[in-house]
Amino acid sequence: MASLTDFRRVADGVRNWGRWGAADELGTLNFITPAKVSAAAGLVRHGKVFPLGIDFGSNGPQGAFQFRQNPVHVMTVDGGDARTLVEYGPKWLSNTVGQELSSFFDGAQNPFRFNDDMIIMPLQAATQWDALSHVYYEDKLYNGFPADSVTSLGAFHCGIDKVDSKGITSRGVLLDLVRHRKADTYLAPGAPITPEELDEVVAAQGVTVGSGDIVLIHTGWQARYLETGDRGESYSGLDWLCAPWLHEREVAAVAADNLMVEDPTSGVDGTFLPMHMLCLRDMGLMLGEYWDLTALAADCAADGAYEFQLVAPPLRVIGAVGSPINPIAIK
Ligand code: UVW
Repeated sequence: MASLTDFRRVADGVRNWGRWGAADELGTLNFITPAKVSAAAGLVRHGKVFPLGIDFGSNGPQGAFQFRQNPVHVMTVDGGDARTLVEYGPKWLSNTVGQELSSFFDGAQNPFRFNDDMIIMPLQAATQWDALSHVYYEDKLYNGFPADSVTSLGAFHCGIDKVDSKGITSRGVLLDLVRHRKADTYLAPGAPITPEELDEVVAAQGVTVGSGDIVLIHTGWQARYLETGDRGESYSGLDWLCAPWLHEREVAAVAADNLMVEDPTSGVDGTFLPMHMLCLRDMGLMLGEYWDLTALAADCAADGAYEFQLVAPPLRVIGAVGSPINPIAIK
């Protein structure tokens, strides 16, 4: 088990603060150049589209933490409202807009009807990006921004709204740990994925990982969840020392099909989620969680092509420390 001294030494080695200027809030997304985006588009050869978002609903995997709930979907207008408006509309909706609206429902002559809905959810539920302001330590965010610049008003620095200029789109590379380990559905807990193992997978798949790539780690957790329904099921994820591996290759972002990308066992005595701290706060590298990689992994295994165009734009929620997404891989 490493110590906090070891952790600080690694952090010093991967820290990107100032690399793209003192005002930078994009972090490793800076590695995604126009040439990279253009080359990634060239990976689309068959028109095969893989949506990587899981279901956003009450059947989702949240619940292991009491402070995070699954998305709640609420209908706010439905057919019953149309009947109410036909019968009571002019009295019910007393303002001008309401009066006009109610005239749309004035009986059988007008066929127009509509439904509306809303969703209530933690931005960290379901498929998501962690913004760079999501995790910090020693009172500093990425690039040295003060941690107290995140308040109840939102993240003044490093919010998810700061990265929309990058798309986010690039070359995606899937590393299939389930296939590599010949695992039964998923990576059971107790065997964190090491940097050496990532090298083995890269070599076995005959793929490269380089500057500006977005790396997707297939651990099988999502498939396992759909089998068992166990929201708290533990797993193996990336060892914290995979952060330097990503740093050396100038990877732009990393995502996985599990809760935290990294292994739930810390690997550093005296702290929790050391890879989150290194990636988000020191490197400025965003993490994607709960991505559904099952169908994409099966296709990659079938055709041997582990690279594709990846399109994963966050919502521009101003000052948010994360965003729900429905990323798309295109081959
Ligand atoms: C935390 O880091 C607290 O959560 P997540 O795994 O969603 O990034």
